[in-house]
Amino acid sequence: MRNKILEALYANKGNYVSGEILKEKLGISRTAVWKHIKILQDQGYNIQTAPRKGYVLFEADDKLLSKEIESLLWGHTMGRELIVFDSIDSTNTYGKNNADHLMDGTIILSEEQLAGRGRRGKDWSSPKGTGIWMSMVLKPDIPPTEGVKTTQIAAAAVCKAIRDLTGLDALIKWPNDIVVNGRKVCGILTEMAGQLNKIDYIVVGIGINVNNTEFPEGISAVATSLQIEYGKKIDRKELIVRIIKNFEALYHSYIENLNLTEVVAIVRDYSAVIGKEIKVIHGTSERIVTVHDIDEEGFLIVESGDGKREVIFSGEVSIRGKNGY
Ligand code: BTX
Repeated sequence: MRNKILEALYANKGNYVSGEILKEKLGISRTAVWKHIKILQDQGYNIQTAPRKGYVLFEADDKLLSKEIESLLWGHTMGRELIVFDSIDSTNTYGKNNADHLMDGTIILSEEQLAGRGRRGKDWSSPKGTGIWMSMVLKPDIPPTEGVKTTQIAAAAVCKAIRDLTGLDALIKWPNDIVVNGRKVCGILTEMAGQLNKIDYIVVGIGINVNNTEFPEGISAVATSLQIEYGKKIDRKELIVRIIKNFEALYHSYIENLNLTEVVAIVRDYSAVIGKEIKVIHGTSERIVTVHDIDEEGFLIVESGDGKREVIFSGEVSIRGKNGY
């Protein structure tokens, strides 16, 4: 019940909601509403009351409080188990190490990561209180070969959430980055374990630079944050909830019929690579190709100088550009 009250107050953040409306909406007495509000206030929620106006919720600060996020995700399967750390080595490492006993759809968040990871052992800078450092634990009953496609689902979910919330022209740099104005705001790391014909778990890690105002020297030329591009601080909780809701919708329609059509439409519409020359790096070999399209499976169709087309399934793709990124 308290989650429902919080949900109603969040939906009207900063504006009063009358006791009468809450009573009607929730089917409980005004006294019961008042008692729940008291408990929420004791739990630290900044809820003010005014005679004849009702109740209003003000944001305390930008801290990621699990109760707030839970209330915003009420009724959703993704995030029904939510774990929020103040500090951790890596949310993906935690997800992998505890996958056995974590429920399908568990979301792990941390205010900071001390050993955030990118692909192939690279570091992911995750300073405290600035970004979204999040992992989703999934246990779908789909063939292991299909598991890699969750990266595209996550990319579509994040890109759309950023665009809807900020209006920024966020683009997907296949396979696992989101860029704004040519710089990286988000990276996705998908890790999977299973047997020949069964996935044990997939951990999809999403790192987003949200309110960072500076970056370590090594990445400052390639990285940016939403705050830098948007010019204003962004509510991380709101972005998290949008991403999870987008992901849930796309992911469920995918695992039910293995159809990626909606995801591919988003990934194509907002592609940073279609029509561009890119450098494909496989181990130590590098070559320049032009991206022709993204196919129905979410893979890249590229064309080499002699007009020959081929499909790229994964691997490191680097766009040639002014910043080398
Ligand atoms: P990636 O291998 O594509 O990118 C890693 C590279 O990106 C680094 O080598 C560095 O050059 C650059 N980089 C590092 N930190 C940042 C940053 N904050 N912003 C922009 N560029 C950066 C991308 O791997 C996948 C990243 C996933 C991160 C999430 S966070 C939650 C989860 N936990 C975890 O340890 N990783 C994932």
